Amino acid sequence: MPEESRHNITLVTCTAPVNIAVIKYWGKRDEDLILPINSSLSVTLHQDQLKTTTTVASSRHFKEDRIWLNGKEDNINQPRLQSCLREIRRLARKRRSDGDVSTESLGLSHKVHICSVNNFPTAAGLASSAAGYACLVYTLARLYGVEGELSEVARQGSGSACRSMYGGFVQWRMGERTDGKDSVAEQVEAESHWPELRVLILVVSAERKPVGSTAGMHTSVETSLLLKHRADSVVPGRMTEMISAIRQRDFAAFGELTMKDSNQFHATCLDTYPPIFYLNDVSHRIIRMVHCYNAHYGHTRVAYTFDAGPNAVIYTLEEHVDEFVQVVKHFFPPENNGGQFLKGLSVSPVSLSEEVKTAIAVEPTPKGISYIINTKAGPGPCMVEEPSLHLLGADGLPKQTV
Ligand code: 2P0
Repeated sequence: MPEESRHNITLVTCTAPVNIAVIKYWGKRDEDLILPINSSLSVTLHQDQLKTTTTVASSRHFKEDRIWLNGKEDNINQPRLQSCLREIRRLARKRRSDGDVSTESLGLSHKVHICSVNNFPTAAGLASSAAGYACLVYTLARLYGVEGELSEVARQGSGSACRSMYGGFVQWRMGERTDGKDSVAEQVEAESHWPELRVLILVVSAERKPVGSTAGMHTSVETSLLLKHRADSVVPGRMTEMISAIRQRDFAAFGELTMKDSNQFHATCLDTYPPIFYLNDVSHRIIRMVHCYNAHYGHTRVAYTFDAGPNAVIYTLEEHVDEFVQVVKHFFPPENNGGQFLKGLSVSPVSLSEEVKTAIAVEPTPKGISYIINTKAGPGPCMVEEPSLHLLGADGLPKQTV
């Protein structure tokens, strides 16, 4: 339990990861509790490259709950934020009434100040709500000394957030109950299980902001018969196959299923009425490039997946990263030969053979990709012990604003 300092303020700071689904979540059966129509499975990305950091402060002197996101004050009254705050406070109250005295010093009636930042640009179009809500729920739980199943609370912030409560390979079981108690995330394997797996995020330059996931999946549930077929008849079998591919570290099976599931998700978007288009020309060229590359080698070396936007996420093995990055650079020549084109884990320059170049029947697209982040699977949320890293000062206000 954190101690209240001499300033009558208690501060807790934690970090949480982003996750990228290989079996996609798309569609809710209950929009208030955020209960999905199918199970899903994701890889938690390493926080060295992508993370949210959140500080929560509690003090008897605070007049109201407040929140700052990436340096700007935001609306604390958003219903999903309120659900998370209410649920964690309810669990804390329950612990106390069950006789846990360790949390007694912290006033549950005290207001909180929340400050949250991402170490990646929002403009990158990477879903930040998963890491954001996972971090909020984890930090509040540490503040109030709440333990146990927290993915059910994170899910009520944003569906995909429940999967960011664990590291490695994580499934979100859709559950059957109407109260959502069995709609929880569960680790399938830890991040250490498949150390060779790598994740390349190809940030595609986009001119328009796409339809948000929440609104998009609502329209899909209302109008797409393909989505119903997918949820009822396709995903259950794919979950079993995907878990087995991961357990066996079978990249060919993992990669093929990942691509098929991404394609089916985007097919359900096209089957939505009016249709939703998340992929753009660059995304389509990346898809073609990957298939040509795999066909050249006669097996699945790299696999793509796309979420609710044009960015590609590529899964591959460490031994193929250097060459594939060179392929990307060749077909999507970066601006001014790419000073900052590569971020994250290091990549060694290699030269491409003429056979590889000619095998890939894709028109080069200069500046189609803004940059690449090279990362891997990583751990779940963590507490930050170093007090100088709190985002809020002893006065309970952000140390930095933008
Ligand atoms: C996923 N996506 O499984 C899928 C694939 C986008 C495409 O989860 O309404 O932001 O907050 O539950 O979690 C994005 O949906 O939606 C998402 P809400 P969320 O990662």
